[in-house]
Amino acid sequence: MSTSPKATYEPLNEQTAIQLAVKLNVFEAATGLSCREIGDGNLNLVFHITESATGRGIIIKQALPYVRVIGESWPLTLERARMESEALQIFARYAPQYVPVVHHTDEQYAITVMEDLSRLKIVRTGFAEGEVYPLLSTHIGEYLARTLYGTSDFALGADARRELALQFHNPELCKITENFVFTYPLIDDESNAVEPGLTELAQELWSDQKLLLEGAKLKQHFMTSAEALLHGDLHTGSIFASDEETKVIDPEFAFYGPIGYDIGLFIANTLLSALARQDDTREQLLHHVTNVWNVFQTRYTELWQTDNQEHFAAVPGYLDYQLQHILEDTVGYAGSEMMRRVVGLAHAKDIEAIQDDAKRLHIKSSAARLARDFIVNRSRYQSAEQIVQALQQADQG
Ligand code: SR1
Ligand code: MG
Repeated sequence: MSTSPKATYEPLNEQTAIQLAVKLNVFEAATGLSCREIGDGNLNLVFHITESATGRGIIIKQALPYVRVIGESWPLTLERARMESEALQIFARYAPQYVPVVHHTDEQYAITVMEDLSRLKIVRTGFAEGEVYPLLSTHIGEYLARTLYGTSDFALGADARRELALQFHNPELCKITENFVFTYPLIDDESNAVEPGLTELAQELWSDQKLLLEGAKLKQHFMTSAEALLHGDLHTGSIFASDEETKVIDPEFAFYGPIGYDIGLFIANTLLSALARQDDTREQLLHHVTNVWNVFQTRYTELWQTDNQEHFAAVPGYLDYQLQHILEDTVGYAGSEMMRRVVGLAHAKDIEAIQDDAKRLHIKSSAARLARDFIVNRSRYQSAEQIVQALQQADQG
């Protein structure tokens, strides 16, 4: 095994991952190391290596040359490992407390060696187990404002922004989003996973011309609007948290796109967890929806007013116009994401875990109807509080 530029790619296993860690001098001794493959996402391998004497650990994430959940019949670029490690390092410039430290990367091997986050839990899993993570939306709102504003034209100036956008030309991963988030959930595609009790609703959605038109506009905006360097897949499975700490991982879908996409994904997945939650802690999840937007808006405004290269930045109404347009995108993309989690390929685990059929179907159809409203009526939303009100109405209906 080698991590020199001439190395030939090979997928790691628990033994070779340890050998690699030793070779990279991550640990002082080669003895007492243990390794577990812990990846539970759709695409990659993730190895957690720990040293028994000290309890120290690291993560080695490796891209496979295909989609893990499908197999070798669906090849996928190894380039995504570079996207991920470079994005992590750029986001660390703007919001270091909210991203893991990258210790080492190797393009040939398609690996990123990073900080061990095993003291934290994936938020999607924690939400399903009843956690609320009181600081989550404050941290994510800060992370979003700092990374998205920091990589925008307004902060960088057009030349530097264009230069950075070239580095994050990420066509294969963008195509996955274009297909699996925007196109397939709105058509009768074979990749969709619609449970039998929802077939009628799905047919209704697929023939809803207003929905198709607005869904198409959101997709085109996603493909052409290079506003900032996005995480690109900021669902709650891409966030580790505890009651005190939050870390955003997995930016392999990073590219220059519309700011509202990242915010919308966080909101959509939090709303889905809130719908799945039946006890009185649901309110605390709904608070994350309003709070993430309000924190984002406050910090974005402050950054706009203190560090802006745009000649017209101080023109009255320009910032308000930007914020309203980001909110409209946020609502629309929250709708696209919720729709795909109900009728598309990749579902929300906490909703799928509900055993009571009637309850699960009620939640899914509320989510799909809410998603339709977000997509079609996104320009009517003036505040994040209205998003929460819409959920409460959809859940009662
Ligand atoms: C076929 S891959 C489907 C999803 O997995 C990734 O985590 C992204 O969310 C992608 O849309
Ligand atoms: Mg991922």
